[in-house]
Amino acid sequence: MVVPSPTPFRSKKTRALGIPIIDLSLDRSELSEKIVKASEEYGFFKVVNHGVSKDVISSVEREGLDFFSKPAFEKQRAGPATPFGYGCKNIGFNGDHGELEYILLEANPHSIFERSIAISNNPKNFSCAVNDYVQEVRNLGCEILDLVAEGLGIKDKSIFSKLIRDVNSDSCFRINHYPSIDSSVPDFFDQQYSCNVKPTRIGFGEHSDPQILTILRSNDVGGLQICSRDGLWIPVPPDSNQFFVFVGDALQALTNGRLVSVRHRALVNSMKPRMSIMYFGAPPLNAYLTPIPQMVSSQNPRLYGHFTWGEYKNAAYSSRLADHRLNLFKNQ
Ligand code: GA4
Repeated sequence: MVVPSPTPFRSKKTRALGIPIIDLSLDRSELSEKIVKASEEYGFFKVVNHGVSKDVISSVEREGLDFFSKPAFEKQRAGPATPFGYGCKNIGFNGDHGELEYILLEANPHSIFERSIAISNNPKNFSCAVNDYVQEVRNLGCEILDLVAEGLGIKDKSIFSKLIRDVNSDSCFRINHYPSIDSSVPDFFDQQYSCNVKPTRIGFGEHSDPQILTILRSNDVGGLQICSRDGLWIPVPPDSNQFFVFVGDALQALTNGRLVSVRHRALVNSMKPRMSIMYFGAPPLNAYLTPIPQMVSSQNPRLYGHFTWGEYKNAAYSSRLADHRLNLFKNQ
């Protein structure tokens, strides 16, 4: 898919801006305040001093690279992604496409092992790498959610984290691979800058994540952009040593709209392939996304109806990628 603007940074509707950075080594009360502020203003932040081991990250990265370097017919043995498995260009079930290939898995050890048989010649290595990664990144997610609860002044600090720690949590794991633009794709002449440029391509189109939170790590290739509250695209400088956290729709619903899910997209880099690894923390299917009582008052009446994560997920899979799904659940 080609978008009209020649390059992301030249488009009128983008701007470079500081992304909130959360240093997990800071004092807890300062930290919880900063996390809440970033989640209210951007629904997005970068986490440094996260404590996830380098070995765990590099093992899963190696497994991803090994898989995507295989010939197409071998990768297809792990697919199609309906929704779990290997996907190439198709996103969801309603006609969305992107310039990427991916592996999407349920984030529990049993499913990871079952799927790894079709993904890797050494399923044990693959599943160990992914399980270790999921475990460490889930712990990071729980730590962040506990800080969110503290920052919101909620007594039960595990109110959100217990949803993704639950044995029946519906969390998932994804590796996206965005190949660089094929050199056979012709450059075009940019009038404004009088030079030849590669067309901008959408790797993964604009959307918000339906879950509670997403934790992303990528290689050092740019492409991720988040949408600011005033509708401008902010390019996120890549950082392979750190993690990026996205507030998802479920956390927006649980906090009665106080924290906002962030719309984001990924563009394809014209020179280098990008690989990103995501953990999507979700509640069990039967958990209600009812706003927590502390977020509801006469000044802040309930924004959304009574629905479960399972119902929301079904609505998400019946929608197009760019749809504003949470609006379907708004109170009149
Ligand atoms: C976005 C977040 C996760 O990647 C995902 C995606 C899912 C898919 O790729 O199959 C969805 C998309 C995501 C949102 C709306 C629906 C479902 C594609 C799509 C059109 C795995 C998820 O849970 O929701």
